[in-house]
This record gives sequence, structure tokens and C-alpha cells, in this order.
Amino acid sequence: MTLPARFVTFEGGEGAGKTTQIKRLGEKLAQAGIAAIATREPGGSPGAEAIRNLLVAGEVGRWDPTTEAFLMIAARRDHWLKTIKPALDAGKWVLSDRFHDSTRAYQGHGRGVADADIEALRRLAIGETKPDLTLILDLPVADGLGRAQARLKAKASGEDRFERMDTGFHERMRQGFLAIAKAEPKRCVVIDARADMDAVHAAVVAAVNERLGVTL
Ligand code: T5A
Repeated sequence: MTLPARFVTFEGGEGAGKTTQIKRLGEKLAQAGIAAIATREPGGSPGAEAIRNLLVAGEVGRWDPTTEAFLMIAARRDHWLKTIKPALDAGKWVLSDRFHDSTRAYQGHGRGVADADIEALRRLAIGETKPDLTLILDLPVADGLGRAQARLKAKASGEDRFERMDTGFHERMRQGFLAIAKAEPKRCVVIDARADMDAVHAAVVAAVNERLGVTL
């Protein structure tokens, strides 16, 4: 029996460990003979990566919240059309580091864009597309920003525009993710990201097995 391709998204605040956990889940899927791609937002296709460059660097106030939501969602449409949908159609699982919940949490809860407006843009861009499973890695804001700073220093990428936003913004965004998880418990699983990498990986694998009917 061939398993259906699955669309799994990882969400959470800065430095929650999404990139780390996507890599480890990808390795686990490969061991089980399941083809998968890892991708990210904003970005994940050449056009969306070009938009990413406008979003993650530069002055904090470079974009007003609504313009920022437009840019995120424009990048998402390109990513969906050029990368995610073709991979799913080819039978590959897609593991995405962020997707639409990030716009709801960051531009919506964090920066005050109305959810109804974000959802109107979403319908235009990607229709009713939803991930099969969303893993929300939850971590206190100070811990996540500390981890992200260490990672940014090591990479010297300058992609720190969101990390430089104030603590109130990061707190609202964290609560936004928890509210999304509460409203959509069938799709979302909240994982305590304070634990060490192995423990978080075990929780990720348990959620994938339980929710997607596989045995990894
Ligand atoms: N954004 C994005 C929006 O505002 N709206 C949107 O719609 C979208 C899609 C993207 C920014 O864009 C915003 C959100 C973001 O601010 P980014 O650089 O891709 O920018 O930022 P992040 O997605 O937040 O990526 P990070 O790399 O900061 O976080 P990750 O991927 O969650 O964390 P990771 O795995 O890189 O780990 C960070 C550090 O912590 C360590 C790692 O080794 C690494 O050094 N670490 C742990 N340390 C201790 N214990 C653990 N369990 C650890 N797990 C990882």
C-alpha cells in the first residue's frame, strides 16, 4: 500500500528549534523509505526567496503590518505553486519551516492585522489548502530569542529584522500560535520546545505517528 503524501508544517517563535527538528524528522522519514522535501517560509522557491530578502533584513519599521502580510502571502503563493504542490503531486512529503499560521501569529496577533483580512488574502493566494499536521514548538520568548541570537551570530546573516522587534510583539505572537492550536486541535499539536533536542525529536515523531498513521 502506498502512503499518501503528507504536508507537515513546523511553527513557533524565534529559535524554537524548527530547522533542527525538520532535519531530524527528514532523516527519520528517509530511514523509513518515505520520500520528503524540506522547505521554508518566507522562501522555498526562487521567487519567494527573492521576497524573503525584502522581509528578513533592514529596519524594523521597513514595512507597515499590512504590506508585510501582503509580501508574506505573495511569497506563500509562489512557494505553494512552485515547490509544495509539485512535491505533494509527486508523492513526496513536504516538511515546511513555517506556513500560513506564521502570518496569523506574526502579522495578525503580533502586529495587529485583522484575522479576517489575512484570511481573505489567504483564500486568494492558496485557496483552502491546509497542512495535514502542524507542530507548534512552544518556548518562552526570552529562551527562543537567546537561541536565535546565538544562531544569528554564528551565521552572521543579518536576517534579524523580526528578532529585533520588541518583547511585547514576541509575547503576542507566542499567544497567537497557542490560540490557533486551541482553535484547531485536529490539525495542530503543541510541543514543549524547552526540552533537549532528543526529547523534542521524540515528541515530534510521536505526534507524526499518532496523527498521520505511520510507524517511524
Ligand atoms: N515570518 C515568517 C512572519 O513574520 N510571517 C510569516 O508569514 C512567515 C512565514 C523568518 C522570519 O519571518 C517571520 C518569522 C521569522 O522571524 P528565519 O530566519 O527563517 O526568519 O527565522 P526562524 O524561522 O525563526 O528561524 P530560526 O533559525 O531563528 O529558528 P528555528 O529554525 O526555530 O531554530 P533552529 O533549529 O535554527 O535553532 C536555533 C538555535 O537553537 C539551537 C540550535 O542548535 C540553534 O543554534 N537549538 C536548541 N538548543 C537547545 N535545546 C534545543 N531543544 C534546541 N533546538 C535547537
